[in-house]
Amino acid sequence: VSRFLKNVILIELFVPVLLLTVGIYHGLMQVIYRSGVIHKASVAKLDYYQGLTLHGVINAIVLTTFFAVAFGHATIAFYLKKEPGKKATLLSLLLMVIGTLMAAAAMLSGKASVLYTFYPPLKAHPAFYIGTAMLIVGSWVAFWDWVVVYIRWKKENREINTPLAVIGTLVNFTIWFVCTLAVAYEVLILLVPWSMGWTAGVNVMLARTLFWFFGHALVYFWLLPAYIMFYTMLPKLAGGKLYSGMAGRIAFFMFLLFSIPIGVHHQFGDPSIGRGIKLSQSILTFAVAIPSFITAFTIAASLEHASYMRGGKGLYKWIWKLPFFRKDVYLFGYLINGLILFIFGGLTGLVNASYSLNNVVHNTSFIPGHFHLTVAGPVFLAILGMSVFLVSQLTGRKIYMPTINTIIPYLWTVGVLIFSAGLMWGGLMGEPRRTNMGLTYLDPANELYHPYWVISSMLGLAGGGIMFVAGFLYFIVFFGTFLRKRTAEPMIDLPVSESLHPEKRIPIFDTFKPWVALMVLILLMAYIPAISDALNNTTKKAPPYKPSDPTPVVVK
Ligand code: HAS
Ligand code: HEM
Repeated sequence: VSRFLKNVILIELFVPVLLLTVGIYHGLMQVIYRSGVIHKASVAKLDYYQGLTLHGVINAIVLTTFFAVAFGHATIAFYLKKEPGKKATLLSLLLMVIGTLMAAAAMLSGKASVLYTFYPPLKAHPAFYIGTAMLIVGSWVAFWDWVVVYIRWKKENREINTPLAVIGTLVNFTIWFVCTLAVAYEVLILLVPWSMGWTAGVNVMLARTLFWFFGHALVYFWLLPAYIMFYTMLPKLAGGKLYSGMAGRIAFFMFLLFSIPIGVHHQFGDPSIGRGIKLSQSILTFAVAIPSFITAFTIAASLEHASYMRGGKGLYKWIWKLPFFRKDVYLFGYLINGLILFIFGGLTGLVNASYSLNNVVHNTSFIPGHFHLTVAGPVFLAILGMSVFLVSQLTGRKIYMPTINTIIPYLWTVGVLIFSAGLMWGGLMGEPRRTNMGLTYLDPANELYHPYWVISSMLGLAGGGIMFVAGFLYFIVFFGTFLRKRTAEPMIDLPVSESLHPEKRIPIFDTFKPWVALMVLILLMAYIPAISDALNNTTKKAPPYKPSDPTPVVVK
């Protein structure tokens, strides 16, 4: 790996992990506010919603996007043995860093407390919208360049199957490019002119529909780098082979088809959208779970096989032969814990997706319970594990505190399980999300006091506290590794799982065009009616509210 690419990847890992210290701090603050331990609207001059915005944007948008680009660079360079172009890579890095700094400045100065979904009528300073748009465009530039590199590689290797990790990376960024077009329109055409004062208002329903066109596909953009690691690295780390490489290809192409046309499942409660389109997108949401089921069975089979190769026996006993606590394959611990969390994250996702059940859980704390089992589960753990792995390889430095590094994913997992159990239990009892409950529902002096939510939110606090400790330990390992002495030459050497069965090249699973065409077709069928509904049903007005009180203000 060239010095240039090495430095770019290291910056793309360092910057978001540095910001993550702020993101994790605000995670802890969130559980403290919502459990009623404090009854304050702000702490250390940072307001509750400002903190929640910093938490969501840094953890779920900045960290994930930077990581996907850094990991993409590493994957493309490692598998295709060709480095991305210097100019494009530099431009992409600059756009991403400058954009992030602009958005961070807007959030830290309290001018963009609009949460990571930035629904209007919440309004942010233009720097927030423009900064986020620059972060996204920066990631596009990297992607376009990889496409050029890939086309060159393919011309030289027509008869060779594209490596699975490269398929995964290109599928992921194709989903990302298409879905971000909608949010780019929302930001640049609707929100920026409104935030600048050039237009008087925004079509709120249209903005929400465009956001969710992007918003659910976004979660697969977070997930697929982790899936690339599950398929191409985990079996090798376990000491075995990938049970079926073809299953991986099918799973990635299915994500291409079904990741975007399901955003309406976040809007089952929106009055503007018709029932027919809600039901059909609910059904399509079940389709997007299929590639995850394929992954569950393929990876479980690969792990079982790996364990048998290392002397494992029995129907379940083989599990204990897996290298859970081996320091040299610590990446295994990060990935397997993510998978265990995802069993629960996936099941709760299916609850959310069920059109009628969604009424019970929507806007309750069940939802953050669900997504900390996904984005703060397989996604976050894969990012943490791979970031420290790449830093160690690219700097030629050994991991700082390897025993702690091996334990971190287990500690995090225990924390997330307790945290999410608390939030989901509370959610089923109606506990709201995005609410500073310490000011109202969990303040015994307030008329809205609700004792049922004390225990569930305390569980959330206990789990959140454990997550915070695991996060803190990770920062010590990550930054400690940077500060060690170099003992080896910098390199990228990713673990590569071979396929258990020899893989034949089947052309349809080694090309993108027909899949992209089908993707566009399904997308148009799903979204033309949803957007036309948003354009045509805009007369109803929402009741006014005060940010400090969850009940609507009664207009006399
Ligand atoms: Fe979700 C809301 C439905 C997956 C993230 N989701 C959210 C939000 C976020 C999020 C952030 O339909 C909140 C947005 C907001 O702020 O309002 N979600 C789903 C469905 C899936 C799903 C059906 N979500 C994810 C992933 C996320 C994520 C992945 C992040 C990365 N979600 C919803 C819905 C809502 C929603 C509704 C809206 C709710 C509302 O009303 O607001 C599916 O993709 C899940 C499929 C997954 C599986 C699990 C497969 C299991 C595997 C593990 C196998 C384990 C092994 C280990 C092999 C079917 C792969 C073996 C172990 C050994 C030891 C051997
Ligand atoms: C929201 C806790 C780490 C992503 C929240 C909420 C809490 C919380 C209590 C607010 C729930 C609500 O009231 O609606 C924590 C704790 C963490 C942690 C204690 C670890 C110390 C993470 C990580 C990610 C993440 C690692 C992603 C990589 C999010 C997102 C939101 C959120 C996207 C939604 C923000 C919103 O509703 O606008 N978190 N979290 N969290 N968290 Fe975390």
